[in-house]
Amino acid sequence: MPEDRIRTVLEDLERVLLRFMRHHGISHQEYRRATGLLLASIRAGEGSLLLDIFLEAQAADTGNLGRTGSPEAIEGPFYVPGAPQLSPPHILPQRPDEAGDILVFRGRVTGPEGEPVAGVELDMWQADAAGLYSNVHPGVPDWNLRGCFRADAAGWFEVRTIVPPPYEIPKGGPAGRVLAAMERHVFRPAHLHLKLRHPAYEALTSQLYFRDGLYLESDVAHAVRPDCIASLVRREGRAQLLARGLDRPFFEVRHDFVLAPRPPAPPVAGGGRLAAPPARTGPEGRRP
Ligand code: MBD
Ligand code: FE
Repeated sequence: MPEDRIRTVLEDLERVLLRFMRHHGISHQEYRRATGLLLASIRAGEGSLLLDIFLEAQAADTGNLGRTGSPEAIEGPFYVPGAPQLSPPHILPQRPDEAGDILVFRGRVTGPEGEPVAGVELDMWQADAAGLYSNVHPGVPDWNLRGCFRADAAGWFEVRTIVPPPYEIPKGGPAGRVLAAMERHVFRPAHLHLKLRHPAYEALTSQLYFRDGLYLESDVAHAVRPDCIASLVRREGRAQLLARGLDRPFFEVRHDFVLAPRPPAPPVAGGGRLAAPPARTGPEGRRP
């Protein structure tokens, strides 16, 4: 972010907040209470949760203006880099007795002309049947229901996991108390998170929701967009179970992604060495 933009937005943020405080006649006591709540949410590990449910969808929408390919979704507070690398057949790490219905998620990743994005990496994370995320909430094995896997040469991917439930924001924590004060419910619709990466394409942070699911219309994070909803189909035919080596009915969801090509790298000056960055000058025209 260029420094003059940082300064411009910080000054405007200050202006907007001061105007808001005057408008509502925020008292000294109210100010201490509000800032205390923000600090308490950070101490409780809910800082990102609190900010993301109120603000992240707007940032994602703005980022999607003029974007080609699949829209970005909010990342949310629970992404952790470094999930285990899976090899085929892809099954997200899970407990031997992982609760929840089996879900087979498959689809294809292409570029804007329909060309396959061969070997694109998918980095996926989700809640377990109790609505808990591993590496975040206590009592879940590390990396449970988190994993990285690759599509094949034609851009096709398939992964086995469980159908997540709606996500409930903890009622007792600072974020839950803010929502209670606003008389809002504390749910996000059931969803899968994923990031797609390929050297020749722009990375994509996405989310997948299930058609007819609860809270699609009233997501506490206001983040559901129609392009990110897919239908769960129940499969129970013997042939379907046999083909996947499963002994109980499962759900299948199909969703495709379109990635935007990365703009070509700017030409490198100086015979392959990096060009020197433009001199940064301070207010008096000297280097700071
Ligand atoms: C989640 O699981 C989530 O995805 C978001 C955006 C906010 C809270 C919990
Ligand atoms: Fe989530």
